Amino acid sequence: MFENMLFEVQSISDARGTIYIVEQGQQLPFDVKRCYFIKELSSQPRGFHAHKTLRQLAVLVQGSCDFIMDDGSTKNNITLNSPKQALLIDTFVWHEMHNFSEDCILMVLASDVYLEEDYIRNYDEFLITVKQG
Ligand code: T46
Repeated sequence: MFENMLFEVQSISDARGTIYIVEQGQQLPFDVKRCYFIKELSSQPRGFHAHKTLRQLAVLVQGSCDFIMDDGSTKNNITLNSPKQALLIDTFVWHEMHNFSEDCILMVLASDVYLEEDYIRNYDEFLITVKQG
């Protein structure tokens, strides 16, 4: 379930610095309709939900953080600590973000606009939904 979730972000360095590239059809397996980023993070964890239809790619711009990815039967702890790493957050995966470094900046590319009704924010409801298939 969790294999193929980590993508390598292409990077090109020269004397001016490094450019990081996420491109449709390469690292991105969906069309992007929204981009948001999360920064100025405290020690409080975030996430604690799953999406019904939304697919997302989380790109670590700076710093580090841990993701707990849970498909209802298996939990995986994934540390992002390089801008060369991007994590696919697929549908019906309960995800939590923990242990943000002070400088952490997380950019997320999303397959749709923001719809609160797409979120499952209750863990018991999530387990019932995935068990029903
Ligand atoms: C996700 C993880 C990785 C909006 O109004 N529009 C938006 O596009 C987003 C992303 C959020 N919001 C509102 C909804 C809440 O009132 O901003 C507030 C904070 O959102 P939330 O508590 O969902 O934040 P996180 O960090 O727990 O989750 C976010 C995304 O919402 C979610 O889709 O998968 O990052």
